[in-house]
Amino acid sequence: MIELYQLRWSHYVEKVRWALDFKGLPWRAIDVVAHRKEEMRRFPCAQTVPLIHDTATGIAISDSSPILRYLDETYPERPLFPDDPAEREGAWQWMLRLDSTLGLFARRLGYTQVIMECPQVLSRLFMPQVCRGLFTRKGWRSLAAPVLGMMLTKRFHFDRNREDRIYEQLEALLLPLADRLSRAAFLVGEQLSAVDVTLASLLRPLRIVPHFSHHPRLQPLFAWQTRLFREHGRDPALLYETLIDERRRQRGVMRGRVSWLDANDTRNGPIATEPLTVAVNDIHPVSSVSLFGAWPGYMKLRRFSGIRKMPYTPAPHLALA
Ligand SMILES: N[C@@H](CCC(=O)N[C@@H](CS)C(=O)NCC(=O)O)C(=O)O
Repeated sequence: MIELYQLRWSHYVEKVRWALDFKGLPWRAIDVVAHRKEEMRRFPCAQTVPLIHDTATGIAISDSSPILRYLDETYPERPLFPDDPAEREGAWQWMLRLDSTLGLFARRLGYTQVIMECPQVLSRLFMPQVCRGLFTRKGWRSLAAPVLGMMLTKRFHFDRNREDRIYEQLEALLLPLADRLSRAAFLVGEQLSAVDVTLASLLRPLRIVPHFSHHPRLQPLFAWQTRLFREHGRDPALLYETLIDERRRQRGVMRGRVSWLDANDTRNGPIATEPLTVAVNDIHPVSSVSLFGAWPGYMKLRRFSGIRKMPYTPAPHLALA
């Protein structure tokens, strides 16, 4: 039995759930309380989710790509990695690269979108169990929203999306992938691999970021993702997707146009490709004192994000897939 410690909506966790299901391994999820994560403290590995504990071998590992590699090496049936050592290393490098770029940038922009459009959703993600769900109730949700929004802004630096050129870097990474996947069914080789599971899972938060989900040249990429999700039964919408969608339908608007992007800007360039040995992360520590320093950044996102309103329309790829 594999015990999977999770935050249900995490795209890194979804990558591991998908691999477990694909390999047909018995597993059970343990939901952790995001701000404490006490449930995982007994394991001597990085305290991020996903974390798995294999009760058959006693091994505990965190970090999604090493988890997939462990599962494939320990349970070789229905392999997710190529057999050939060179191809295997190629797949591994792809995964670390996607974990360290797409995974981080998509998380940053997904939360940014929630904070701009419906921060009340945050307590339903982060505090469903606190005070028996008090902060998920109407009124209380609006009290919790700025505190959670500031905490996340401090942790992931959403207020620096523009300076860090997150939209630009992500576009430069995704456009060639969209082109490639409009011609091929899989990113590496002729069958589903851990690289496809990584790419499709880590793209997930971008489904609520109209700059990407509605980008004309990225439609083949999202159509590819939707097809894979359908084929592998991964489609049920995550809570934040449903809630932001409801909000957009009610209001008839969404935040879409990134005002500062310049189509003629050629500085984006390809993302560096030197080999990696571990995935990079961008989680910054937050204390109760530093938390309040995030107020200006949070307000900037809420009031002056520079991401313009546009009429709500469903993403075009939904009709393509
Ligand atoms: N590179 C890691 C990233 C894992 C990660 O950053 N997980 C986030 C959830 S998406 C986490 O544990 N956050 C807890 C926190 O911020 O304290 C992986 O591939 O698993």
